[in-house]
Amino acid sequence: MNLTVELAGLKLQNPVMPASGTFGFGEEYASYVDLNALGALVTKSITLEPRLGNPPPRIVETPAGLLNSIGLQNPGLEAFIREKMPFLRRFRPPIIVNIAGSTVDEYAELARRLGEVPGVAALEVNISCPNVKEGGMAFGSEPEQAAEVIQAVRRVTTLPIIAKLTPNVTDIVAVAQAVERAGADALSLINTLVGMAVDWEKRRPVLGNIVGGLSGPAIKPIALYAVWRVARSVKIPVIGMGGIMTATDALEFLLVGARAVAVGTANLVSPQAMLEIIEGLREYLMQNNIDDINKIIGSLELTSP
Ligand code: RRO
Repeated sequence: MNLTVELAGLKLQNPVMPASGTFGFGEEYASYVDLNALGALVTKSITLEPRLGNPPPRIVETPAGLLNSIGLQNPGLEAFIREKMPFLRRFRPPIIVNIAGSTVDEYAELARRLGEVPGVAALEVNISCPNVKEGGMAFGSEPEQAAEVIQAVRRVTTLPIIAKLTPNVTDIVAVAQAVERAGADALSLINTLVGMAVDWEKRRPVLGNIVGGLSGPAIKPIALYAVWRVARSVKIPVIGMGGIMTATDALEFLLVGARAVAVGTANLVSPQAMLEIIEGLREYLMQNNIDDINKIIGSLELTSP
């Protein structure tokens, strides 16, 4: 049975990877799960300089899902290359490095520098962080600005470029098509949906940053709809994400056209989630006599039986 998928020139042994940010740089996960079983490894967003992130509290569990306002905490490019890459290189799955900047030039500089680093297989260009005042989601909200970032990255690297899109837009298809024209090799969607939580007793916002990004099952229908629309409107492959907790959630994303899936919030609930999803997909194919996972990608039936 074939679980292998091709994505932007990368060969993934299965279509399941962590969503950026929910897996750090893999060190903690490696003590619970065999990282070699994953389709790819995806890092937390890297910026040129180290960042401490937003004031606490930065995570709140709501009945509808998880709100985070981490604010791009990361060790910065040079420390990432020096301290995190040697660990990640020990594993076989391709390493996808997520990058974020507050200017177009910062994205380009990150891409240029990471092109020189052994073991970096692809860049996920984060134009959708909801928790920073400069850059982030602002780039991903306008097709022209999104295209400008991707063009600048395209000019300085031959690495595959995966543009990570925000759902906080009027027309996600327009942004997807703009970044495709600008040279993106794949898309990942959706990043988190902006929201807030209120402590009515204290009459205060719960998060130090006031607002945060909502993830988990609450956003799955929104993510499925976005992936379905985008996958039909572009030629490049889509990595689907947003509330994938189980193998059947992952299957739904593949059916609407995702070539691969990323698991985020579920990693925080159980470090085994990704492995269970891979096993669940394998079982589904076996039980339904499907020899190749590629056969179910985009195979949603739109006519009633
Ligand atoms: O670090 C964050 O606050 C963060 C990022 Br960069 C992102 O892309 N999405 C998100 O929900 N949080």
